[in-house]
Amino acid sequence: MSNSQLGVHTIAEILSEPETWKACVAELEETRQLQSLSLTIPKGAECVFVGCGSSYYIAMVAANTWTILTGEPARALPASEILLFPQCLPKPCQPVLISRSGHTSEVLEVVGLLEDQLHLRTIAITCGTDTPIEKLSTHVICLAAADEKSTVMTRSFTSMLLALQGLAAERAGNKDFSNSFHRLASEVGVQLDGIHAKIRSLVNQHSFADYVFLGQGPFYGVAQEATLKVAEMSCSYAQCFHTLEFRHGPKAIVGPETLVTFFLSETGNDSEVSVLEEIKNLGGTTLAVTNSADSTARKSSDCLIELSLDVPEAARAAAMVIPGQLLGFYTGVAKGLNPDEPRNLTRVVMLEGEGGGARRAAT
Ligand code: F1P
Repeated sequence: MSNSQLGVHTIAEILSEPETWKACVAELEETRQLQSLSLTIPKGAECVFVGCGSSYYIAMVAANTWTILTGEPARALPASEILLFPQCLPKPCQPVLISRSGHTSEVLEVVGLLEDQLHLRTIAITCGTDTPIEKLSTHVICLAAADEKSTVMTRSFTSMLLALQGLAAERAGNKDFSNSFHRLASEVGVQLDGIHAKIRSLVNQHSFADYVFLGQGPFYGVAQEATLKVAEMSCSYAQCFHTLEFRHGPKAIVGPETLVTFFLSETGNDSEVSVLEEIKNLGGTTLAVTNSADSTARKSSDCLIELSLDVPEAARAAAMVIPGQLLGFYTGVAKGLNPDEPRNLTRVVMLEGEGGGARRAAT
């Protein structure tokens, strides 16, 4: 298979993200589903966003956004934590289940536990149609336009994230945030070719031994997702930390063959850029993804993606994921791998047998 035939579904889905966002936002506005859903969430309940893999990282960004916009507590949990340690659930809580396929066994078991044993009304978001999660949850947001052929999640990740950020904005009565999604989609649509070319060139000019992704606030979940994309699509060793945490030991691995990617926030820019400068001075190769780069960030980045988006800070998260998706894609292709068929992975993790706890994955 020639390189041009590798990952045809995955790259098409990545490059379709701005248009997919427009379609999903338009449908959510037309149905007014987020407005009505936001009214079903009990006052004082802590939102618990739940998922597996990429969907757990959506949960991280969504929980952080929820608290930023509403001032109410929220947290992200992998489905397995609720299955194995159900006492970790806060009370009262509003569960929000995230699953692109709507078939993931751990998520379905959690819905059953919450609805049938704890008598909690759940909200689910999926890209599948006519799925088990739709039958089990009380409320369902279905973003069929964001579904994918590929195994790895890309446009489904960013589209479900925007929908959940939109739910938080409705809860907060923050119309400016919701309205910013239109500008986000059009501005990213204009910039996508440039981002695409920069990341492809970065990969083609280097051969990295390992990868580190750093982020704070809503961009920590973005860093986690970029880490997973590089691991899934290129079978490379990748780690993720809160940016300032990297100083506390993990920076020992830094060298020219390590690519350290910084997803820079606006709120913590100065502190995060000082880490970027430090890592550059240690000899690391650096990629910085930011909305607006100061002079220190410019001189400390081997590759700089500057988005200049006219949207609130947390709304930039979906756009900031894309360089990480492209990095994983082109690193995999450079290694002769096919991102459409990632090694060892299936599109959905379906577990054999019944009952809780960890069980063998179906082959
Ligand atoms: C989530 C997931 C993905 C992973 C792989 C297997 O499934 O774990 O995060 O990349 O595709 O499925 P879902 O519950 O969101 O369908």
